[in-house]
Amino acid sequence: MLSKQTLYKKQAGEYAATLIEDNMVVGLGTGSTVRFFIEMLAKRINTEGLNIVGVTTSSKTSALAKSLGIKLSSVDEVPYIDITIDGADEVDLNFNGIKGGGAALLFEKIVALNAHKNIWIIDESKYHDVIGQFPLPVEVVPYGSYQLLKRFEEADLNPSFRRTATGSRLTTDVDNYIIDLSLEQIDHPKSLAYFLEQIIGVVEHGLFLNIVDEVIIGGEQLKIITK
Ligand code: ABF
Repeated sequence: MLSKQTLYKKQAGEYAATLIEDNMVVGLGTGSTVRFFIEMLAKRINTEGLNIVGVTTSSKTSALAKSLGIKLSSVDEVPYIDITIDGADEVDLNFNGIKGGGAALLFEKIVALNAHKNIWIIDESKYHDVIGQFPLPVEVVPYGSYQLLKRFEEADLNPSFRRTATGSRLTTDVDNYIIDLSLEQIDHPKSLAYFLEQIIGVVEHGLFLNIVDEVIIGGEQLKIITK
């Protein structure tokens, strides 16, 4: 029996699959909600003969898409991406998002910035007035990362290295580390993004601002909010 949250993820993911049209180049995000989207998309490809090319955002998504027979291309081999469907960890009323819980934020942001349209699929538990409850992921170069951690501590950003189940520092698809900032509430996301972007050693952060065009929210009633 699927939990309510999983049902809501499935609802949002499967609805997003109905938005994909023939001959589209589709950005495929990362996470469990996106998994429902990709599985339904693969069904449409197999039953309707839908012809699309996928551009993935992580090795996990590439493996899933390949296992389902979805044609893939690199972001550098397509003229542009028509639409990207991705998950998110938190979204606020101003369409600001926190992403990167799946440690794929760098490629997710690259794909999103090369897409004509970006849609996030979430369950209603992730939609808040203000973002910050979810720890903000920051992707950093391993060399000097401990100095960065100390700098974040001095700035009262409550940092911690993302770790694997065995306790070692998690590495991303491009062998960087993730430092999560537990901030509780982010009232000024633009200023925080600017602060992080000035720091040498920070590769990218999980604040996705002015990126998404539409958010599909699974819940008792499916909600679609458009910017
Ligand atoms: C991905 O979607 C990540 O940015 C984010 O962490 C994840 C959300 O995962 P899930 O859909 O499993 O909640 O894009």
